[in-house]
Amino acid sequence: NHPETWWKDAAVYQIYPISFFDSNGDGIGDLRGIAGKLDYLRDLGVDVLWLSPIYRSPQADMGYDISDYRDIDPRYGTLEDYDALLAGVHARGMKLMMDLVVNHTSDEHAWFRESKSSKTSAKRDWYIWRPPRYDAAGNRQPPNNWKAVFQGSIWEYDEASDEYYMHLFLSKQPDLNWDNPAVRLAVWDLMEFWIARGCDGFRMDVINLISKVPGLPDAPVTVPGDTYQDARVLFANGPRVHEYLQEMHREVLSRHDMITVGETPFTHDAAALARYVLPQNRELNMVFQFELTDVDSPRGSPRQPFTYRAWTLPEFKAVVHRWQTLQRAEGFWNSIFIENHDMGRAVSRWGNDSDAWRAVSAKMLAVLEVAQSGTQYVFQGQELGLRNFPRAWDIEEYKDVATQNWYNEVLENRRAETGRDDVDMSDIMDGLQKKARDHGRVPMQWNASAHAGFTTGTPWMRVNDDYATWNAEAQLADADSVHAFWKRALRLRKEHKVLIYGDFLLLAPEHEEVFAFRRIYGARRALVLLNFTARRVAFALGPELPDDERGALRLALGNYPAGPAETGEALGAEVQLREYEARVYVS
Ligand code: ISL
Ligand code: CA
Repeated sequence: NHPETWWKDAAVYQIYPISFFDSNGDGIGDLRGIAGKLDYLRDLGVDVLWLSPIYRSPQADMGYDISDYRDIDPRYGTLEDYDALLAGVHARGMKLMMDLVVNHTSDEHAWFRESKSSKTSAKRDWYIWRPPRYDAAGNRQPPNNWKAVFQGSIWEYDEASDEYYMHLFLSKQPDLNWDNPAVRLAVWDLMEFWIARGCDGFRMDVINLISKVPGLPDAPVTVPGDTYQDARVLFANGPRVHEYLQEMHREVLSRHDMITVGETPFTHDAAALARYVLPQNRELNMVFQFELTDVDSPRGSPRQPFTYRAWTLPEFKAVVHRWQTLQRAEGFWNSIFIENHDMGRAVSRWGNDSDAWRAVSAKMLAVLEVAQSGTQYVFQGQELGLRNFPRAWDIEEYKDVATQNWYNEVLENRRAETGRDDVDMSDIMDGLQKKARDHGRVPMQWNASAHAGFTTGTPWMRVNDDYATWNAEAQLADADSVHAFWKRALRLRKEHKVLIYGDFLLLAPEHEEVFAFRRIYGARRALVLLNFTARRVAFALGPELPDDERGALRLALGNYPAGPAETGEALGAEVQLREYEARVYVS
C-alpha cells in the first residue's frame, strides 16, 4: 500500500528567500545568495528545496501577492539567475519546488487591472465581483459579513463600477474566480511555464480555498455586535475544489514526475483533508495540515491569531497519532513539519529556548520530526535551533502585515472601549512574541560577523540578538551542535526506512511528560522516546512492547553527547530519561 517513492523519502528544505542570503549587499536575500549556499544544504542532507514566492510582486504580503507569474521579482534577481540556481540544484542531485499562489493574485496583476477596468471587460469574471447590499437605513454594505484572514471585510468597494471584489486576505490580494474555466486554463499554463524551465514540484498556497460556496451566504454570528464574522467553515474545502484539483492533475501533474503539497489551513477535518491526498483521487501527494501547529491556539470562533493557549502533551500526542494513522491502508501520506514562515520557532513553542535547554530540546524536536512517517520538511534555521526574537523588541520590529493589522485592530477596539489612548497591549505583545509570523522571517544566522553574515549592507529586517553565539559557522565547527544532530538524524532516517514508512503505534497516550511510540515496517522495528520536560523522568516500558522486540532494539540516536547512543546499549524495563532527552532505538 505504500510503494516507496523519491518524494516520500525526501527531506525538503524551505527557503524564505528575502532572509536567506544576500549576495549583493542591498539587505535583501536573493537567488544568487541561495545558489551560493547549495553545498551547505546538500551537506545537511537536503533533497528538495522549496522556495517561498520569488515572482514579481508589490510585496504587500511578502510575495504572496503576485503581479507577474512569469517573471522573477527584480529584488531577487532575473530569470537567468533562476536558471543558474536550478542548474546548481540539479547538478547536486537535488530538486526544486516553487510556491504556487493561485487562490489570489496581486491587485497589480494585469488580469486584475483588466477585470477592474469595466463591468464588461473580458476578464471581469476572472475575479469575484458582487453588487452592494443595502441595510434597512439604506446604507451601502458589503455583499456578506465574512471577516478577512488579515482583518476587516473580505470585500473591497470599487467606486467606478459600484461593485465589490472578494479578497480572503488583503485587499491587495483579490481572489481568482476558479469557477471560470478560462482561469483554470491560465493556471495550468503558468504551471507548464515553470515545469518547462525545469522545476520539480509545487507547494500550493491555500489551495483548499479556491472553490467558493455558492451564494456566498453570511457566516453565523459568533461574536454578536461585530460587523465581520469568522467564516472559516464557509471558505475552506468548497464544493468544487476536488473537481478542480482532479482537472489540474489530469491536465498538468499526471504528465510529469513531480512533488506536490497543498497548504490546507482553516480546517482540521482529517477526513476532508485526506480526500486531497488519497492516491485513487488523483489530486496531490500530500497536504500541510495545521491541526498540530494549532494545538497551542485558542479553540472555536472568532479566530484569534497570534494568541497562545497552554497545551498539554497528551493532546499534542493525540494529534500526531491521528494523522500518523489516518487512512494508511488507503494510501494517505503525511507531510511532517513543525515550522514555516507563518509561525514562531519550534524550540520556542514546543521545546525550551532558555540557554540551558535550547540545544537539547531543539534536538529532541528534531527526533520528533524524523521519527514520524511522511515527507520531511525543515524550515530555514530550524536546523540551527533558531529561536524567537526577544519579548523586548518593539512592535515596530514586527514587519508582517498580519501582525500589524492584528495589533492595530485590537488597539483601535481598546481605545474605542476605554476612550483612552494609552491602552495596555502587553497581552498582545506576549502572544506575538510566541507566535508572530515574523519570527521565521528574520535573517538567517550564518556567522558572528555584522548582521550575522546575512548581508554586507543593512538587512531589510532586524537580525535576532543571539547571532554572535548562535550561527551556522559555529555549529558546523561543533560536532555536538544542533546542526550536526539534524544531519545525523536525517541520515538515520534514510538508513532506516522503518522511520519513513513504518506503521505508528502510540504508547502511554495519557503520559504527561513522555512521548513514546513504536514503528513497524515488515520485520523492522523502531522505538522512540521523547522527554518533553526539563525534569528527569523514569519511563516504564509496559507489556505493549513484546520481549523479543525489546531484545532486538538497539539505540541508534540520542541527544545527549556521552549518552548510551555510542554504546549500543539494550533496553531495560524502565528507562531513565534526562531533561528533554530523546532516543531512537531500531532493530
Ligand atoms: O499565517 C497565518 C496566520 O496569520 C495563517 O493563517 C496563514 O494565513 C495561512 O496559513 C495561509 O498562509 C499562506 O497564504 C497567505 C500568506 O500570507 C502566507 O504566508 C501563506 O503561507 C496568503 O497568501
Ligand atoms: Ca540582494
